[in-house]
Amino acid sequence: MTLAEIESLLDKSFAEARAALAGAANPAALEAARVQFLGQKGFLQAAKKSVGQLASVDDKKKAGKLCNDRDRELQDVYQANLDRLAREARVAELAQRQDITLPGRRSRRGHRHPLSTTCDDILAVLQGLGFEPAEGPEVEHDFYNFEALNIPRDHPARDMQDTFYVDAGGAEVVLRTHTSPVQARAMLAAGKPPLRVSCFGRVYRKDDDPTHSPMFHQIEGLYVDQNVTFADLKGTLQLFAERIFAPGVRVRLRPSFFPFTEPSVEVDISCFACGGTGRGGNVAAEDGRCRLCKATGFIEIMGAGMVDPEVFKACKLDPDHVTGFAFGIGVERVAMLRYGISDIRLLYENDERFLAQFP
Ligand code: FA5
Repeated sequence: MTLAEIESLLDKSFAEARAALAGAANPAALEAARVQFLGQKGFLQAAKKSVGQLASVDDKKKAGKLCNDRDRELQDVYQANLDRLAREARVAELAQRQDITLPGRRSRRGHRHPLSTTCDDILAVLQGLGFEPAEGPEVEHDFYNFEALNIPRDHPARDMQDTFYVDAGGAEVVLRTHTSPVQARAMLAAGKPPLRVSCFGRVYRKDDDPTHSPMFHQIEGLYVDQNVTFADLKGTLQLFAERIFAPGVRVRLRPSFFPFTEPSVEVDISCFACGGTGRGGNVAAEDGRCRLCKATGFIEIMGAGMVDPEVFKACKLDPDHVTGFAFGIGVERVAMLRYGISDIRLLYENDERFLAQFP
């Protein structure tokens, strides 16, 4: 071969060899490329052998240097790819292995929402007292929400509960403002006493401030039988308060007005933060006044009363033969009292930082 032929051979095969050595995607392909281009039968060896046959010393020097340069370049390309493939194999191998010395990852456990816990507790206490769960619709007829409960149309008593009216094509329908309509439904369904039901559910009012929400939850209790007395109501409320709030808590009944009960009362319990003294306790202000009961010693928790005879009549029961009591409690209010929550909206925002405080 002449010098020109050696140069041509090197040029022709060099690009192909470099592409094969650099592009081999696995060790077997790289080894095959190495044997093909850098091995004994490769174009480099053939070129090197031809160098000795050149006549001119100068040509020998030139051709020898060219062969060596090409050889070194291709060796570098081969080595770089060999290193890369080894690195990738190691990474893949490590990914397969599990390092059992690494600290474990804790799985996050959920828990009941404080509102659900409060509700479950209240319903469990009522169940223990013999109140069976009853249900009614949230979108309610005006009749059950108001009229059957002695709240006639255009009567000022309707103003007590700011109502969402539903446009139901002429039918008189509201979002129920309280769980008391379930009383009326339960009495009409039962037909005759005894009857002891609890009702839990969402209710709606046009309210919106830190302690009042447009949607909130109530639980209602109703007991109807012969000779049910106000003393029965008081005993039930006392037991209820002790089981939900704290043993020894005192119940105070204040005269009030609900159209569907007569007499009606607001139910207060002695403040469990300050022991009913109005001072000290774990939420006392700097001047010693209890913040929970605003230094009054009592906290309002619900409305209650003896079922009004007019309600019995609307529900087809004879007020001369049956008596009964009813009470209705705001679940949010109880949860806020129990857990010291100052803004009702926190209960609906699903902020994990808030909810994590009630494991
Ligand atoms: C009633 O709803 C009566 N139905 C309760 C009742 C039942 C009385 C049976 C007698 C016999 P009142 O409007 O006071 O009463 O509401 C009861 C409770 O619901 C309140 O004590 C309060 O804790 C809660 N509540 C009222 N409005 C809201 C509101 N917008 N957001 C959160 N809680 C509320």
